[in-house]
Amino acid sequence: MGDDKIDYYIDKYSGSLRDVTLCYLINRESSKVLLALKKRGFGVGKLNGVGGKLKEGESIEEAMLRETKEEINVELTSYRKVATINFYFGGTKPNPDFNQRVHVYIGDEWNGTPSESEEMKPEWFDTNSIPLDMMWDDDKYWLPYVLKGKTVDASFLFGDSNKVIDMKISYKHGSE
Ligand code: 8OG
Repeated sequence: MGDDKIDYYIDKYSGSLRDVTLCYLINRESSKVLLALKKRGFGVGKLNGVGGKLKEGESIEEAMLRETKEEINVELTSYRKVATINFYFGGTKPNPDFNQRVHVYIGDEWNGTPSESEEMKPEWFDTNSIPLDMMWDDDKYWLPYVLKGKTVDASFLFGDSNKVIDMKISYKHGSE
């Protein structure tokens, strides 16, 4: 009952979401965002920011910094949190193990030049024309807003074929 609606999943699972990190480097001068092709694991073949799961004892921020170093070889010196996105997996075979809370950051300054790793192949894209068709289905509902300076809190319910079937979004504040 109600299991195609996000409220059902929020009630049942919001207290047990796994934390993961996600970070997008932004070059304000050229209006570019760094997206990376995921070469293995969850979301393989998709373009995304960089990030992943926390290691034991790590804070969210520590994990975000470590993943950014590991995946594209840069050390962030200035960054900010811009979104919290909760993912619930429903559909015909719901799997709560995949449910997660993604903590999204934007990196504004860093040391080093982004380079390819075993996991990620990075590339710069215009912030106004990001290839949403190569990204997660939910990204179109929040990433363009985050890139324009908004702060987002959202929950998405995925059905079969990794498509969003229900959502709740609040755009908290921003420059536009
Ligand atoms: O450690 P692992 O490779 O499994 O981490 C998955 C990464 O993918 C992590 O950075 C969080 C990110 N991610 C999801 N779901 C979604 C999503 O729907 N959109 C975007 N943009 N990133 C996501 O796990």
